[in-house]
Amino acid sequence: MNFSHPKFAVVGHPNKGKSSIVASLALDDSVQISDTPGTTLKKRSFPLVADGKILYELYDTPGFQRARHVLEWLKKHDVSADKKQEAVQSFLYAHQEDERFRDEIELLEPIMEGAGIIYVADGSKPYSQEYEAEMEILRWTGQPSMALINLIDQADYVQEWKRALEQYFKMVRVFNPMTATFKKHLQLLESMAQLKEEWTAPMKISIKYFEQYHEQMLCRTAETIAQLMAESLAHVERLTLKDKEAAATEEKKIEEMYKKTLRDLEYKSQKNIEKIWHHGHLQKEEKSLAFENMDLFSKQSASIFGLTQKELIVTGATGGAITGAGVDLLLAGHTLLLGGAIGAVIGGASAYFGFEKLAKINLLGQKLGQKYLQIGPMENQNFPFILLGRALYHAQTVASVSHARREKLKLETNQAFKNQWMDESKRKSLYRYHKKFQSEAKIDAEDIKTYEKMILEILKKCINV
Ligand SMILES: Nc1nc2c(ncn2[C@@H]2O[C@H](COP(=O)(O)OP(=O)(O)OP(=O)(O)O)[C@@H](O)[C@H]2O)c(=O)[nH]1
Ligand SMILES: [Mg+2]
Repeated sequence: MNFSHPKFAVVGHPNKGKSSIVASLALDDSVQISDTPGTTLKKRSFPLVADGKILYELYDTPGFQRARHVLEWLKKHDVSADKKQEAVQSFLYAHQEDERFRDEIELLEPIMEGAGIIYVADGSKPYSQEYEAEMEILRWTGQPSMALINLIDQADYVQEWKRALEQYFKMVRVFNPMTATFKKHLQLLESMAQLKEEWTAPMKISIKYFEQYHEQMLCRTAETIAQLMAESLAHVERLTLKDKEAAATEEKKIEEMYKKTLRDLEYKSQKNIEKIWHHGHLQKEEKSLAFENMDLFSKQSASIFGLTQKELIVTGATGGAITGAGVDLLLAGHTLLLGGAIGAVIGGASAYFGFEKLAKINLLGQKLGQKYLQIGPMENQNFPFILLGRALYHAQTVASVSHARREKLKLETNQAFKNQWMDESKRKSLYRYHKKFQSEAKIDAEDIKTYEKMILEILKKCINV
């Protein structure tokens, strides 16, 4: 359906988070944001484009600099209410070349061309009368308007701001661009739809598209993670040998190559997910958002995202190394009572749980001239859970990070995350698919689809929507 998308100008005092609100609502991390007042010098439009459609467009604008002077000029015209809009227009014509009012002209132009007004105030600073000239000018434009209270710091003057803003604006909402969830974003769009009757229908269409787009982002994330899992678990690495026998250095080399390929696949997948969620600046950073100091094959990573021995046994991921009484005893925590024989099995199993062994290295091509070493597919049963846990954690973070954040982001990982989404039955079903991906046979596309659906379900749970 073709429709003319709604436009809004985000305006206010300098340094109150106007650009941050634009970045968060347009999902655009290229908006210039800084703590220096006067960062935004020119108006600039940021459309939210989803699937090639513009859902709405936001104008970032410089803050008011000489609001009192502008208001004085307007008041000199002393016109009736129906002429106030014309007076603002006259102000713009009369001051096109006037450097003193450059910022006011930049911010008033999109409004006079029909954009709705979003006035931004910082609710962590006390209200004062100095803002009244700004709000009065906006009233003169006659355009539909709402106010957003953003809390930049800890202090809370929301109530006094509300009382003042309600004198000037039909709608006043609290909105924090740094922490707003998808739900909050949608609620704000719903309010924006109520600003003017003619805008309600097109805004509702935008909201519907936006919801669909969000669902699509989740699906594409699930697809990316499922592909990473299938590809990594099935991966086979080869190294052609110089001599008949493989030297120890060559065995080490192929193992390193194999690990590097898996690390690269994870990195590529993370970058794709960052792109899905419109996080281009994370793309540009050389290192990935996540796990800078926690290698995929590290003990730390295994202890945060991997399964415990007990969980592996209950899931069935021990490859049959421990059965019957051994399992019962281990689960009951009676390890001290174990006799020698069972103790040996458990001992063997622990080595298997350990993270040293990932996959077998085979010497191949004996009969043909060329000899090579081959490693893979992945045999370790814990690795898939580690890889998946990291992918989900990264996706959860990327999906919830505000587009207004400009500092370098770090991931704070914790065990609690794993427990949020994984219970015994989920572990078991995931395990079944991991086994399939780990077998050398060609992976069935249907299996990947089913696995993808499971991932989507988990994502919806762990991404705060
Ligand atoms: N903690 C916190 N900081 C915020 C929030 N909103 C804005 N900031 C910070 O406040 C500063 C100003 O934000 P901007 O979005 O650049 O403000 P602006 O109103 O566009 O500023 P000018 O373009 O200079 O008029 C930046 O350092 C932001 O990171 C918020 O909700 N929480
Ligand atoms: Mg700005």
